Amino acid sequence: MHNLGQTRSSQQPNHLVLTADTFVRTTLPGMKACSAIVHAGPALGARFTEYTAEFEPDGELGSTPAQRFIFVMEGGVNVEAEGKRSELGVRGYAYLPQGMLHRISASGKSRGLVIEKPYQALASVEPPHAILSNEDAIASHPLDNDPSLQVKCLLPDTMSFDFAVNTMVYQPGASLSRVEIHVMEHGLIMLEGGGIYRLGDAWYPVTAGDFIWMGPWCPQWFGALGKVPAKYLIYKDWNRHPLTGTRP
Ligand code: UGY
Ligand code: MN
Repeated sequence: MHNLGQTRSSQQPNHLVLTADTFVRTTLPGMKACSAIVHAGPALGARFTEYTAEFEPDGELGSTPAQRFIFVMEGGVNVEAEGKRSELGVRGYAYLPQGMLHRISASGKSRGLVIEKPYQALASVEPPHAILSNEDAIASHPLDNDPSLQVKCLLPDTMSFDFAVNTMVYQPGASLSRVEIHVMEHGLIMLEGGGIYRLGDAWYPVTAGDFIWMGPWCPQWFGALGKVPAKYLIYKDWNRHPLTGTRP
């Protein structure tokens, strides 16, 4: 049946819910056999950009003026940087510091989640190094001592890094222990399962494939529903003084 103009997607001043039925594809400069679904960027009020890159066989990304993080959601990608070539399978990820020449390509049909952010350098702190890894290699820890909510930090928690990317897995019925309100903004992609996300003063049913942007101080809470765990990948700005960094 025709959707008669209905969607779960919703754009609000301090948050955005994007569901797959509203995704629009575009090609970013330098992309070859690849398209982008841009989920968030400065035009929205975000200080980073996040997009899903859909690679056709032999597809590749263009360059970026910023730091780049990619998480493989389907298929596999090749990362060439610093004279080395690495293959990343599903759940593999790469962090490339700002200014590092690199090439990201895919030999077969693949999907990756890309996050790019201008780097905020700190005097007397070494800039970050490149990272190539897989989520499976990272140990998880419970959030707020709740074993039914497990977090994996994909990037080192050192002052060199000005953002964090974590995965969070909620057993059915698990939830955040409180409504969070914080200075950091988030970009979130639901990878598995679903539940209810509170954003501001609204509650949204969310499921795998949905994207959420939460602006600074956006009230947020999540509870997992259903019979399978809910899992998401979440970006946040991190480790910098609130007076630094520019609003878009
Ligand atoms: O790291 C976080 O701020 C995380 N707990 N937020 C969230 O899941 N909405
Ligand atoms: Mn949060």
